[in-house]
Amino acid sequence: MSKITIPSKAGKTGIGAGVWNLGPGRDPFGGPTRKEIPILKRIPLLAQSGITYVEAHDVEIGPRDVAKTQKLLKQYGLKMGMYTPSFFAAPVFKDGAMTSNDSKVRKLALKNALQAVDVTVELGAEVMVFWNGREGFDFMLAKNGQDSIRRMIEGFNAVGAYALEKYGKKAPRFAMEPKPNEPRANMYLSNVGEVLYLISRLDPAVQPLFGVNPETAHSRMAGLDYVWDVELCLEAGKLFHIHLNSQDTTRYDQDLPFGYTEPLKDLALCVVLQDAKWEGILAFDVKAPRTDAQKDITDILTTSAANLRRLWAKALKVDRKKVAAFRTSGRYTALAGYLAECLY
Ligand code: GLT
Ligand code: MN
Repeated sequence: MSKITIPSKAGKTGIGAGVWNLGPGRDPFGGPTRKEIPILKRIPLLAQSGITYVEAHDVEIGPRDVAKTQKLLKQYGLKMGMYTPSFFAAPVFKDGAMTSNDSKVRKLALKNALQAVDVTVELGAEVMVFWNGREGFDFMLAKNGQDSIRRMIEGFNAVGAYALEKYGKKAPRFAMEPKPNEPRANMYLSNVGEVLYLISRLDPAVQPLFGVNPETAHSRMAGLDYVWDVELCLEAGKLFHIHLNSQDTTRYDQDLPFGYTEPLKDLALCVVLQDAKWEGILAFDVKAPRTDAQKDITDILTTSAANLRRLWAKALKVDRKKVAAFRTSGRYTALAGYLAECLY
């Protein structure tokens, strides 16, 4: 399949997806339902699904895999869209990385982060993500919250300083990805506002390097509106990356196909991104469900991409003058009707 592109999009028009999107179907209640596809073998599968930008964790593609990965990317006409250190999988990070109470763990987190900066640059990704994974707490007073935020400030300052010193203008940009809960009962950097606050506390010299990677389902899990979350990032000039998927209300993290549960909201999101002329990568963070068979493992990507293309095209046709008129006259119910008309 050739690359799927998003018509009339400013900047990058190809789509991104993570190698972890094509997992073997494990969940907290049961093991794999499909055979595990080795990470590097997932790269051709992403290409076959029309993806342009690959995303991966350091535990999936490590420093030793760089040469092999570069070769595969070239062979399949792909680019690295995003790279991210896993601060959540290894037992050592069971209680967080930058916010662990153990200074040895915090040091290891920083070491891994700096190594990930190098790999990000080597693989040619422009963005490195920090997902808040296990940064948080399950028990009262298990951590000192004020220390935790100071530790994150210290840690991210050090990452930014390293990148600036080593790479100058070629330094990657860092996007923090908020999530309110799961795997922790309470996660630090639980929402976009908290991430923007943390960035405001960083050393002014590194602040321009830091932004947000909002994920539609994570906002939804927090009971928040993801269109507003994205608008907030845009207004702050901090929408560095985006993870698209969908989610049934506020329950466990589902990573459902983009465009599935709330298509009208997704249409509005496309309108917002179009009007902002946002240039970044539209990336999926979806999960092939454990009920899907091995041969259908990429359905999650092709379905998300088809939905995105459809919604994007419909959003291009939304008459901005009509929207403005509905706003001026305060006819919000009629506006809702108009959007539905555009969608259905
Ligand atoms: C994990 C998480 C995602 C993050 C990934 C990057 S890992 O799958 O659920 O939201 O984007 O660390
Ligand atoms: Mn994500």
